[in-house]
Amino acid sequence: MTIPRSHPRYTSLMTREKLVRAWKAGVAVPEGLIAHGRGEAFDYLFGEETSAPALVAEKAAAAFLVRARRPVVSVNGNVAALAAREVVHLAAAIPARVEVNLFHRSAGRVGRIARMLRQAGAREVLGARPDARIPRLDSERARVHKEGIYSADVVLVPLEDGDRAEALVRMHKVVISVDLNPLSRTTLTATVPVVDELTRALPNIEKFVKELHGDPKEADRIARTYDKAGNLRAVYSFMNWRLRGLARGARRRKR
Ligand code: PTJ
Repeated sequence: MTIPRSHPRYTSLMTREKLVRAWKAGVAVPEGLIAHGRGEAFDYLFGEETSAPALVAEKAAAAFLVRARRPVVSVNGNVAALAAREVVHLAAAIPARVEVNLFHRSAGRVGRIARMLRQAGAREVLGARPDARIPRLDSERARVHKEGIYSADVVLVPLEDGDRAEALVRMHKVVISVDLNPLSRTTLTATVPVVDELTRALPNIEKFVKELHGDPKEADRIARTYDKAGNLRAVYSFMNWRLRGLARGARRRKR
């Protein structure tokens, strides 16, 4: 289907098309299309822009990533479909390992996603031969690489499910999530929840990583003073402020 450039929701429709194509190619799963719809609905509430509190969390995420000894970026079907290049650029900037980790795991999907990441420039992609398990996690997401997610100290988990985020936190890892749902279990359990859209969040984190590489003291200060509860409060206040603004506008329109 051709989407006219003049359509007011051109970008959003193109993103949807990208995901549908990824589903047809066996990269994304149908459940991923549902997850995308949920994310998009939340993004409307944020005005489809990075909020100030999200930017604070993105800088904190970058601080933890540059200080990490064994950072890993976890990639699933939606993330590969929407942001393969952004993942590769961010991982190179940190530098971090990249590991494919799927909820709806099949060897074919892991292979296709790894190929996509390599086509986007990744030199090494883990995920095809998991040799360890995340303890107390029953889903396929428990299957990880010993030299990747299993032994990582900081894991970036975009579009994660809450169970694995919880399990990774139990393993005492710093878990950085990217999830537009400010109420999800992932957001509530991650060490650094980034409540922003994936393709905006990853380049922002990359920019901060590059800045903080030159200023390790500032990276230490940010990681030390980051306040998750305060940041989430700011996210909720931002949403409240947006909705109140919309309600005032609606009242004026009605008069
Ligand atoms: O590829 P697989 O098999 O690993 O499966 C991937 C999905 C996404 C289906 C799986 O991880 C899943 O079921 O995730 P959930 O539990 O639906 O959570 C995904 C979260 O990501 C939801 O809270 C959405 O609001 C959020 N989300 C969706 N699209 C975006 C997003 N957040 C940021 N940016 C997006 N583009």
